[in-house]
Amino acid sequence: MSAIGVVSSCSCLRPGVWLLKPGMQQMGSFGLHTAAKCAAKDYYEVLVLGGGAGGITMSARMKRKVGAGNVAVVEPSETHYYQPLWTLVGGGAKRLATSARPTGSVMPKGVEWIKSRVTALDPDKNCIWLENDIKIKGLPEGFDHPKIGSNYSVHTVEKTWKALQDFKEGNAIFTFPNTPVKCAGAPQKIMYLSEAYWRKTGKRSKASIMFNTSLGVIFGVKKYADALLEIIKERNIAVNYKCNLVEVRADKQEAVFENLDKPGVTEVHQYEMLHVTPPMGPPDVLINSPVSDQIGWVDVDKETLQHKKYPNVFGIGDCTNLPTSKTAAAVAAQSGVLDKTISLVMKNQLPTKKYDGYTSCPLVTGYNKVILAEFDYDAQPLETFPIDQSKERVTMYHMKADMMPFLYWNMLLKGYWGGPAPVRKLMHLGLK
Ligand code: UQ1
Repeated sequence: MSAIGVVSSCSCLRPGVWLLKPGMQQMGSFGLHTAAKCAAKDYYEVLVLGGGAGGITMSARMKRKVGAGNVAVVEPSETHYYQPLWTLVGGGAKRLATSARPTGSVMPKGVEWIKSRVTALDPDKNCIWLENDIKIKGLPEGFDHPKIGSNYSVHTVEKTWKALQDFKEGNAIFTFPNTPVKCAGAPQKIMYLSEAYWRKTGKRSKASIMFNTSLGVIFGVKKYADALLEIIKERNIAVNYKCNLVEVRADKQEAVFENLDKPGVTEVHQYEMLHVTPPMGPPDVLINSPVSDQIGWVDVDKETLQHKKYPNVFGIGDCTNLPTSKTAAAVAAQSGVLDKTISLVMKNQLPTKKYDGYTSCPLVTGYNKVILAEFDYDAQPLETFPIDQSKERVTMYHMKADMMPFLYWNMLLKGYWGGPAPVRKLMHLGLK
C-alpha cells in the first residue's frame, strides 16, 4: 500500500496538533545526515501525516475548510507515485517515470510541506514527534578527510590540532550551531588559539579567519561580548551572524551555510581549515521520557534542582533544563546546592538552598591569555576576583591550564568543591 494519510483533528478542528522536534543529538556526538526540514510553525489546525493519495487529497479538502496557512503535510519523500500504474509498469506497458511526480508539485498551493518523518504520536496531548532534523549533511564521514576537526568529540579533537598545523593558505572557518551547546565559549576559543598559532608560525597573513555563528550575538553576557568584539576587531576576524552550517563537502573542502534570516538560502564557503561545533541536545533515553521536558531535558526546579514532578528525582549538569550555560563550573556550583537539597529532602524537609545559575567560561584568547567570564541566570557577571575579569590576563590562563585540572580531579570529583562562592565572598569581604 502507498503511504496513508492520517488526518488529525479533522471534524473538531480545535485544539489542533503541535509539532515537536526533539530528535537532537547527544552532547558532543555526531550523527548521520537526514534531509528533513524544519517546519515554519510548531502548531497547525490540521496536520496530515503522510503525503500519499489520502494525505494529499485530504490536505486539499482541509485547505478549503480552514485556509492554506493552517494545514501542513508531513512527508519525507521527494517523489509522489501514482501507484495504480505499477500494474502496467510491472507488465512492461508503461515506464516507471510516468507514475512519478515531485511531491512539491502535488502539494496544494499554500499548504506547508514538512519534509520530515513522524517518529511518535501522542494523541492525548495532540502532539506528534518528528525525526531529527539537525544533523549536518556530510558528517561524521567528512572527518576522515584532513582539514577538519572538532574539539567537541574525543574522536575529532586531535584532528583540530592536525588541521591547525597543516594550514597553508585560505579560509579558516569556525562554526556555532543552531542548538544549545556545551560551553558556548568553546567554539570561539579554538579560533583565538588558531589565530595566535598562525601568528607565531608566520602564517597569519595567509589565513582569512571567519566565525560563522547561528546566533545573533558573540556571547550572551554584554560585558564579555564587548571585550570579545574588541579582540575580534583587533585580530582582523570576520563574524557572520545567523549563519548555520548545514553541509560539509569534505572532498572539495566546501562548507554550506544556511542564512537563518532567509530559510532555504545557502552560501558555500571554501575552507583550508574547518572547526565544527556539532548540533547538540539531550541523549535519546531522555527524549519522551517521563522525567523530561518537551525537548528532552530533565525537568528540574531551577533553584533546588529537584524534579518538578517526582520529588525523589534530581538533576545536575548537561542533561537538565537549567537555563544556564552547560559547563564544569556550573556542575560544581550545582553540586553544592544539590547536596543541601537532597540532605533536606531525605529528612522530609523542604529544600532551602538556591542555585543562582552560576557558571563560568574561561575564554581562552591566546596561548597565555584568558578572560574569565563568570555569570548567573540573569546573564549578569558574578565574578570571583575583585578585578576586572573582562580583561585578558596571564594569571587567568594559568588558572585555566594548570589550577583547574587539579581542582577538578582532586576536589570536584571527590565532592569537596561546590564552586567558588565562598572564595568570592572572601574576596569581596562578604559583600557579594
Ligand atoms: C570551576 O569551579 C570549575 O569547575 C571545577 C571550572 O571547570 C574546570 C572552571 O573552569 C572554573 C573557572 C571554575 C570556577 C573557579 C574559580 C576559582 C573561579
